[in-house]
Amino acid sequence: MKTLIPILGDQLSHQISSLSGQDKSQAVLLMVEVAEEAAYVPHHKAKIAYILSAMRHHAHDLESQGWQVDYVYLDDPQNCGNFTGEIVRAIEKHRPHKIRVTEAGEWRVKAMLDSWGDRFEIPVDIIPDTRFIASHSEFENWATDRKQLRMEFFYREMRRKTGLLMQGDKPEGGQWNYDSENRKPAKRDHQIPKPLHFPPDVLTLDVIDMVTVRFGNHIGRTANFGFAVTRADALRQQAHFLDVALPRFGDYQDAMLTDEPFLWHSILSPYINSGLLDPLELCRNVETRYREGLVPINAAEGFIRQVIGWREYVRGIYWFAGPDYVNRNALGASRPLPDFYWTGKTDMHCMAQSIGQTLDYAYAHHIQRLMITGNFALLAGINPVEVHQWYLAVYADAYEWVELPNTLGMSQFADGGMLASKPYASSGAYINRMSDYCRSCRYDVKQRTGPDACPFNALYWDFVARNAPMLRTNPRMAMPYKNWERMTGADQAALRSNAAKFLETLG
Ligand code: FAD
Ligand code: DLZ
Ligand code: SF4
Repeated sequence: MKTLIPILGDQLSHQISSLSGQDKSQAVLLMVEVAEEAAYVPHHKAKIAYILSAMRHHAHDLESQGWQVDYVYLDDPQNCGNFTGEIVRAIEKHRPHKIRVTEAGEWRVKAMLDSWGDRFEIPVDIIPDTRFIASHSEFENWATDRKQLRMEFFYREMRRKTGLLMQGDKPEGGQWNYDSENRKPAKRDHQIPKPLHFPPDVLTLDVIDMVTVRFGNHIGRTANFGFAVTRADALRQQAHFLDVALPRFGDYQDAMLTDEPFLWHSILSPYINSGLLDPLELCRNVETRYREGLVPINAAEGFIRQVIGWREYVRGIYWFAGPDYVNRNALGASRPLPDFYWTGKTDMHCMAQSIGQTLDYAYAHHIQRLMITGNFALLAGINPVEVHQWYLAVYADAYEWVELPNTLGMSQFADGGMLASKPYASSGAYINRMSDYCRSCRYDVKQRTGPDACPFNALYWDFVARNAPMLRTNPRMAMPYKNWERMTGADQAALRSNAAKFLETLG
């Protein structure tokens, strides 16, 4: 009984559920470099290079462990450029008795996999992806009939389920959440760690050359390519993070500094999401560091919360909300995405920095994504689908299940508060508090109106004013509305006219 086992580009784990219990002598693993996957949004060149190189390395690893792998290269003239077409070819070639595949990570690809059952004469088994802590039904059970979905309560369930940072049924240290200890601004005199740089090997260089030719019109640069493309190297970056950056991760989780793209972040998301690293194993390592007294609780809890809290929660929301989630636009935002998102060319230093490093590394950390590029799009009223497609294209870690709820829900409030209790909107004051960006900016963060005023200031008040019908009654927005209503009519008009003038410049 021969089984065809397709391994998708984000299933690069030896523990992937489709391989579990399979007889190597009876299985053909199919890995396909698919033009459609690279081009359905214009993915950053370094992201495509990362995924294809990691796939090629993983195929070699699987073969060295005795699996038979049918690997279809992007430039194979027979490659028909999409998953389903390649399954058709593989069925003709290998004559399997059945197909076994781990479920897809997004609605678009799920629809393809679901169609195989009707289309092919052999059985198609679609297996749950066991790399997550909560199954779809667990999330659904938790979410159904709740008045409000909030990450914090779901996170506590995940802490209980995994036992991470628990003492019996109580949270370690007496508190579930040390968020208030995750907000220190960073200073330049700190020793700032750098992630490991993995110089591309011959195989990766080949992929980069191919991507440069084939996807030359896509966003981003590959000159700084230094991603790990094997599990062994991803584990090296994991160990490096645990040793060097984790101890201060908690303190500086929200900090930003000019020309410091990485700070104390782990830079592990591309590896976790594509399967090279296991999220639970990583969290257990973080907990061990805490129990050995090597890292403080605000670092260990802060990190574990991101992985078993936010990451699991956004996945749950993605599947729970359904395929139409992408069309939500609660604030009716319709402005096109400004060109500078693709070039980084803007006088707003915070934006130029966050977008510039994105073009260079296919990476920005959470606060840059949320409070700089995301915040700007929210304040300026950019169409959420355009914002979503940008985030999906530009980050090496971006797959729709994780990117969409973060962008559309958390960052753009386009789901009307399904994911987050209030919009993450802020004026320049927040950016000035958490970064040194404003010091090198042509705009003055303290001014609210006039040609030199920081655009985030007038845009913030314009956002508050124009969204009053939707947000005025949100208890977490009470303070901004109180402040807005305390302003004189003339001040309000000046702010709104400044915002309008600035928005006109966006084209
Ligand atoms: P660290 O700061 O070191 O955090 C550790 C790990 O926690 C990350 O590797 C990641 O696995 C997890 N994590 C942290 N925050 C989140 C979150 N909000 N949702 C899910 N996982 C989280 N993350 C992605 O993995 N893919 C995306 O496409 C993505 N798009 C985003 C879009 C927007 C608008 C925003 C605001 C956030 C997005 N995030 C996304 C979440 C977060 O920004 C990245 O996970 C993080 O920046 C990755 O860098 P890191 O590995 O250095 O993270
Ligand atoms: C993102 C991506 C890209 C760029 N290329 C491929 C590819 O050539 N082959 C492949 O199997 N997967 C690729 N991926 C990842 C898929 O888009 C990902 O596996 C699906 O989004 C899962 O639902
Ligand atoms: Fe950004 Fe405004 Fe600060 Fe300039 S002044 S860096 S635009 S927040």
